[in-house]
Amino acid sequence: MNIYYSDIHKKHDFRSNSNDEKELELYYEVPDRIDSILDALEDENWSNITAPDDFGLEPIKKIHTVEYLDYLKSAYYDWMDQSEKTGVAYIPYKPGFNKSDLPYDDIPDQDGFFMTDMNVEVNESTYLAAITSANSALSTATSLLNGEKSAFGLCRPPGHHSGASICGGFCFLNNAAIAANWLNVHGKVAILDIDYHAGNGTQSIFYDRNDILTISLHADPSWEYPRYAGYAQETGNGKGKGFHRNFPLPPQTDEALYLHHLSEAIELIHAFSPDFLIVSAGFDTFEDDPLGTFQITRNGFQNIGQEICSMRLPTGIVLEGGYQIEKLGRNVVAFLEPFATQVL
Ligand code: SP5
Ligand code: ZN
Repeated sequence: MNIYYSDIHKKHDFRSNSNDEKELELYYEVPDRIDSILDALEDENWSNITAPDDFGLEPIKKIHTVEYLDYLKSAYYDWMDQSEKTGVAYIPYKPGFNKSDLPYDDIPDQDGFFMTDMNVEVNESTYLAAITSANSALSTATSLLNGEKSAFGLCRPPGHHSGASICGGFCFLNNAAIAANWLNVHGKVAILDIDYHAGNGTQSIFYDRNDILTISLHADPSWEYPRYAGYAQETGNGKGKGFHRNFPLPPQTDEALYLHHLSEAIELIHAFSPDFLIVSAGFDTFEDDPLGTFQITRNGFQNIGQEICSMRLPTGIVLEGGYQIEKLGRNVVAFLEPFATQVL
């Protein structure tokens, strides 16, 4: 299986900012997550790991607005200029939903326009890390065009909470959406989001479209992040009606209940009959995940991988969340195993 990865993400790291335990809550999304996965891949001798190609900004601009990309690119520097501060990161403090038509001119007021929450700190490497993460997803998609049955993008930062002009929940660019849209020129694409949290960014990006089916299984947003999207009644808009589906699940969801709803999602994907599948693969459904409540075991991830693999679609797997660092790598390997060993 082709695996795409770049170590540029390592500089997108905020742990040194604080020793305050409450603030450290912001730092679940850390570089060590990737080390855990690389170690587990190495244990399996899955050494086919290469750096992503550079696809330029064009495929990213098809999903994200230029205003938002400019903001991301300059947020850290604008803040340092404006505040005449020295520091390692820009820590946002005015997130929210700014409903005005145009963003304010200056950071931090712009955050109200471009952010849903505060879990999106920015330092001088964040923009490049996000672009490179998107490139890993695009390389994963390109593998499928080259005839691979599956490929894995070891993406960091993650992407599924990011919308056309919004970041949130550790996500800056929507890697899965960028990859799916890129593939869409060559055939029909479905996105299946199995992260613990609703894929609200992906939902919003494709909400009006009928050419890409988006499905998300996740903790019910009535009590879990992101709260403002991911409800069962949200099924798309206009010609996109019926081309988005949410499966909000209860706290403590275990493998049996999860697989039950996954099989419904798989039926919907079959009915759509896509040529390609992109999986937003989050591992925060794990029983020991510090951000989740679900009860999926390592073996459960293998069974979930098997069910998705059984669709026999060319499948690009893109990393999203997963915060139990020590066991994350083994869980990822368990999920990938059915794909890696599948017989054509
Ligand atoms: C990609 C992804 O998985 N993003 C997740 C963003 C979730 N942000 C929620 C932060 C709330 C933290 N509260 C944690 C309490 C755990 N003990
Ligand atoms: Zn998540």
